[in-house]
Amino acid sequence: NGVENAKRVAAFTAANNFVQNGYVIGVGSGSTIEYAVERIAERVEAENLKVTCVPTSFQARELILKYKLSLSDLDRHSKLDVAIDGADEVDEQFTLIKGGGGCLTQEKIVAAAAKKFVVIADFRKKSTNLGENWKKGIPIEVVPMAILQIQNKIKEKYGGICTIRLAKSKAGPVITDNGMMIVDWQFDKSHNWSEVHQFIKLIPGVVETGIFFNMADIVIYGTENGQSDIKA
Ligand code: DER
Repeated sequence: NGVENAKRVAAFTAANNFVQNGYVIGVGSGSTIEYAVERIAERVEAENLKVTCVPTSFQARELILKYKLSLSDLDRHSKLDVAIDGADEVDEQFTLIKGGGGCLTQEKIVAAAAKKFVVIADFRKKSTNLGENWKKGIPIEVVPMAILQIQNKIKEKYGGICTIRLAKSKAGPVITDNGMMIVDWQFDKSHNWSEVHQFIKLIPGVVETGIFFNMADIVIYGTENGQSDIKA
């Protein structure tokens, strides 16, 4: 269908144009990245490329192993050549909302360790302002015992609603790869996202926010008619 094809086109464009022999690649999380890993593995096979992959989640690690790519970590590679990852929403300044898949913390660590951060997104993610298309709010990874403090401080400062992300196939909250919980903050107006990120990040108990400000170098959109649109 249109969305899956758009994901695939964006992912393949990233794998074809931003991966070179010898690269150390940060591998994102979610569904779009699966197409990128599939294409990277195809290229490794066809072109006899040597690449190393650093995961951003348990899911990403499983994906790397599934495609028999060489798995590494940030202890062995302090600087990555490129990180490729999806996003839940992208605004015109390339500010991202990430964390729909609950992996935002390791995704941000890996993206920050890369010389180049390439975002792959289908057309649904493209917005003028954050909140236009993504309605589930900004994911925030938190230490469970601080949840009420965090919810109160955000509500006091910015309003909106902060809800604990509940699991689908487990009673109670989602537990992240880092053993933490997630609150999703549904904001009700546009904000200075850099300021919001800094304010929330400083609340004791906040591990990371899903606001990726000034991080994306390249955004590749998969369009409805199956084209890819590379923006730098
Ligand atoms: O949770 C995340 O940050 C993922 O990267 C997400 O934003 C993209 O997931 P998708 O490719 O399944 O839409």
